[in-house]
Amino acid sequence: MSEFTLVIGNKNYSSWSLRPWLLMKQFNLEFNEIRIPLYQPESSAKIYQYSPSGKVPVLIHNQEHIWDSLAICEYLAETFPDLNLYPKDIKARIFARCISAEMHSSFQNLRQNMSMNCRAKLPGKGMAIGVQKDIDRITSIWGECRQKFGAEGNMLFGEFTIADAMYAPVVLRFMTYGVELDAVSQSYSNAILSLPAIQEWVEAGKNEQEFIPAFENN
Ligand SMILES: N[C@@H](CCC(=O)N[C@@H](CS)C(=O)NCC(=O)O)C(=O)O
Repeated sequence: MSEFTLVIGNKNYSSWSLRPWLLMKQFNLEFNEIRIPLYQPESSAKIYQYSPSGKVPVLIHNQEHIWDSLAICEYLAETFPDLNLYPKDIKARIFARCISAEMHSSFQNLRQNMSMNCRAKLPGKGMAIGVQKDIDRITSIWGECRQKFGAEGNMLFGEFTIADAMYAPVVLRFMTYGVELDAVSQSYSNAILSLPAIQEWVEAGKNEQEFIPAFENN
């Protein structure tokens, strides 16, 4: 029995759940997983057992409940300072925190019109007003990170960090909707897609039986 329990939604649809799940897998932090399928009649009551916001993900550790994906990442960074969940270098760390916060608070057009849906192939769909602007900002962030901080590996800051966990769901959205990317963004996306943990998540998502129409109609 691990000391951590992570409560998540459907792997096929829950982009916010993927962030801490992937972070913990990448850093070999063992956890028990509780999966609550979203938007079923009993979903809300089940989620409220763990989360005061009624939303997943939630991390439970030492009887504390941490109920927001970025807060979970921050908590883990604080709990394991030697693992460098954020980059060690101060300039890189500032940048990583800013783009993680930007991901958390922005890109509503992309989120609304290109819902995460691992098993679907919807090329050309979802390109509503404002979506290209979000895509352009995201790819410009990725390009800047790779150029300024990425020399030591193929992730945004070389090695995998919280910033990659925050942007991984976007990579899956771009794959589903067949978004055309510049060479640097494509190569970064390929690096994320080739992570065994991402492949494990996508495979599990594909095997899920729940079908949520609101996330299928783009
Ligand atoms: N700010 C939250 C947002 C989480 C969120 O919106 N979760 C969605 C699933 S991806 C959810 O729990 N929805 C259930 C509901 O709204 O009933 C976070 O980052 O953890």
